[in-house]
Amino acid sequence: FQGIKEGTGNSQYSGKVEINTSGSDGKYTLKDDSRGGNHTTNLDGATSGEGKPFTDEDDVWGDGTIKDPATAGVDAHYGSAQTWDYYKEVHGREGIAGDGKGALSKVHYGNNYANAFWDDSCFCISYGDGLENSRPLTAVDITAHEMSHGVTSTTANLIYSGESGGLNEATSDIFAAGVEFHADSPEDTPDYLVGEKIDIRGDGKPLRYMDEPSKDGKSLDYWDTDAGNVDVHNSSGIANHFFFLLSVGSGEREVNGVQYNSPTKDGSKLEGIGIDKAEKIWFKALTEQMTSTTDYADARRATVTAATDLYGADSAETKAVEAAWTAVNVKG
Ligand code: ASN
Ligand code: ZN
Repeated sequence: FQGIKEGTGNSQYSGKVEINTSGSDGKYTLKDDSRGGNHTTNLDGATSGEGKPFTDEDDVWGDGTIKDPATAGVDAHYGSAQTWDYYKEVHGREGIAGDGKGALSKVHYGNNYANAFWDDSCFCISYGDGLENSRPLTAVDITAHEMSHGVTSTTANLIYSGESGGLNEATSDIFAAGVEFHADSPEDTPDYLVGEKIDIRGDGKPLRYMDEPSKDGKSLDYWDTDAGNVDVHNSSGIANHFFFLLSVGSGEREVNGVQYNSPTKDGSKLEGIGIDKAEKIWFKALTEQMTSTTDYADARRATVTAATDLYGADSAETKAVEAAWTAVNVKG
């Protein structure tokens, strides 16, 4: 009998997790037929190909450390399941492309490779093993970031350069936060940081900060005329900051025990409307209003339209959207 099996995984970043697998006693694989056939394979250092299937005899996977190659498989498989559930349960979207089809996740890409990437052509994601081959880039927020590039590709298709590129990157960071909050794992505290688990530089700091993006030394807190000329992972800061201000508000804030301090360009003091509403506004704007050439001024209009559709033109939510954009110097 080949049905959906309930396996157990010992992950590196999310503790002990339930994962759906396939197969039967003696030979299980990391394939999840409850989520479009999402499957996870082992590149074992290769940089191309489909990877080899992970197999397991007792459906208990990984040891929670890098010593067992299956551990990164557990994190990737779990993260892709969390991403699937987020899009389905929060946004009513079936899979990354909205067509019910699962994706391929490939772990152990290359050697000391401190990145992960989505590829539309194979509908797959590849993960390096990170710092000293010991911090795979398989934390839930990284998975959600990369897979959300596939959502953007199949919706607004924001061009990956200039201001639209910053909005493309920010969309991945915004939904990475959305997935992390939705997963709500005690082992991976939901936060507005990106990549806080993977220690990519070996200094214990996250890759990006949504409350004050410039804390990474490079990202923009506010729009300026140069926004289209900086790396897309830095111009994303403007929209990440907008999203934090809209969700949480300005100034000193604490969420789940994490401290934030979010400034505003115009000195305004903002109260957030909560991530549940903010992410719905962003998703509706992305999927119904934005196009490949949307820039920051367009993104303001797109989200105001989305908020108006969802909550009304005179609603507190729509006013909060306008105020948060103004606070990051994207004026109406
Ligand atoms: N990990 C990077 C990202 O998703 C890969 C890239 O530069 N596109 O942004
Ligand atoms: Zn990205």
